[in-house]
Amino acid sequence: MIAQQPPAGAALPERVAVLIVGAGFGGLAAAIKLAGSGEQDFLCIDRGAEVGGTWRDNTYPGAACDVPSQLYSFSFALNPDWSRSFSTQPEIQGYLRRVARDSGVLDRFRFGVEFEGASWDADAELWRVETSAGPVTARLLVSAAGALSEPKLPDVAGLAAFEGAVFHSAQWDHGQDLTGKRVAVIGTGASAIQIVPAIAGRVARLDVYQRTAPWVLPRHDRAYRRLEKLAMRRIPGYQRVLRSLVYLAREATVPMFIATPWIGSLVSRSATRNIDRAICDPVLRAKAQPHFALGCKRVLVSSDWYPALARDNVELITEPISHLTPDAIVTADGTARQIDVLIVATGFQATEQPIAERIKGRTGQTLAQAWSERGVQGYKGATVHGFPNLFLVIGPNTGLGHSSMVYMIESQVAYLVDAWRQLRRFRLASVEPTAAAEAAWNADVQRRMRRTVWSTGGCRSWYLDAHGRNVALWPRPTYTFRRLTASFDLDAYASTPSDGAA
Ligand code: N01
Repeated sequence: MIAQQPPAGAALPERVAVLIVGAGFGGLAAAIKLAGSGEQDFLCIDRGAEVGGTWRDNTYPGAACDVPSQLYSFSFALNPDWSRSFSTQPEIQGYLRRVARDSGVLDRFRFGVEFEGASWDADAELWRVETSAGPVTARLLVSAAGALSEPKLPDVAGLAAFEGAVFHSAQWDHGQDLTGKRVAVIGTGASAIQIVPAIAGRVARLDVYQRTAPWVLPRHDRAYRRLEKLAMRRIPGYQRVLRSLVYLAREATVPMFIATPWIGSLVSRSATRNIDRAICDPVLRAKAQPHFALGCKRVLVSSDWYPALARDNVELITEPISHLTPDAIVTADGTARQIDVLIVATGFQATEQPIAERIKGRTGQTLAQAWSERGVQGYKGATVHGFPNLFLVIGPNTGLGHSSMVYMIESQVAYLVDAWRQLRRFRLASVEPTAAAEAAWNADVQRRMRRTVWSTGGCRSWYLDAHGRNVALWPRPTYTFRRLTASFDLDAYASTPSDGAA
């Protein structure tokens, strides 16, 4: 019988073969593919109340995917029911719920369980994991906690003293009715450019605090026609062909990011026209104009961002924030703007992930300590020297600016499932990438990074760590990553045999 629900109130088992942390796209894919490979002894824990990860948590008005719907699903669970070319958050969350329910793995999910820490027990050759629901041991630990799951608050003086409502974009307070209120949004990134147009029409006034003007291209979103949906459902292969075409179109943009900046300058001309079409006021136009190479930060897509900025009740403020008072934001020029609600859309702790502080490897060093010594890095974005049997989903340098993370997640999951297969086949207790393999992989990644627009484009983005190294993105086509992670390369690893193994 297919398990459609996690067992209510079930205790955690004392030991499992594989423990997965996080039940978003990554954790769900890992669970489904492990089950498909014949491994049933796994557990997935998540601090949230259901599957979905970032798509469960980001419920702000206007939340939608800026990657086309056709690419934003698992290859093994296409969705013929997308209603639009760019899906909204509720639709994506509904899709993930459906996939989880239909896959029959939910009986091995435990929600409302916080991962508190894990240490590698070198004698027993397993992970000792502490959770809010008690301890559990696991031979393999899969961290699928997501790079964009820990909100980052701005370092603004007086934030704690502000007496109005204040919340982060990823923790939207739906109890706050914004109608007729004076609202401020700090940030003009991917989240803010969706929030601002969605709320501008109902608030009394909206102050948008911009530190860096982003590049924003038109979105070209549309509802699918009935016939298209019918074709996706009924014509064999139709949706796969559509998906492949979207994939190839996205992959064709890779040279713009990694090697051929003049393509970016052509695209930026069309992006500037996007500003000019929507905004007549030359002062506002100038404020909205980015001053770095297109692609250096995530290229945003929206057809209603600039029209929203041009509204009478919206002000784009580029003067730096000085501090907050109990009822206002004060900018460096001394202007105080009274507000009732402050929305903080300042992104996530992407390069200093808190989970890294909670994982202790072979030497007793935490992942955060190891990364602060040698930089955030891993082998193939999946494994880390000093951390046996730890697999990361969306690890270092696996992010994308141009296409679907679901593709990268599936590549990483295939790699870890094959690793687990080989561990059992060769009766290995543990595998750990050699220092040499990890160093060579990263030297190659960072060498390729030098010519990319992310390094040369004249911007500061969350892709870069404190030393200015891009530790977030993959600097090659995604099919290359797929090829390089297609099977687990045991020869890049130090391994230990299981007791009784030959
Ligand atoms: O965060 P961001 P986000 N004072 O880091 C500004 C994914 N995503 O939540 O550019 C003033 O992009 C900061 O300014 P600056 C996607 O991968 C996907 O919007 O650093 N401003 C910037 O404007 C994305 O990249 C979708 O100068 C401050 C903004 O806050 C990632 O999530 C949708 C500040 C932060 O932008 C993060 O997006 C939404 C300060 N102290 C998000 N600190 C999809 O559609 C920061 N800022 C798939």
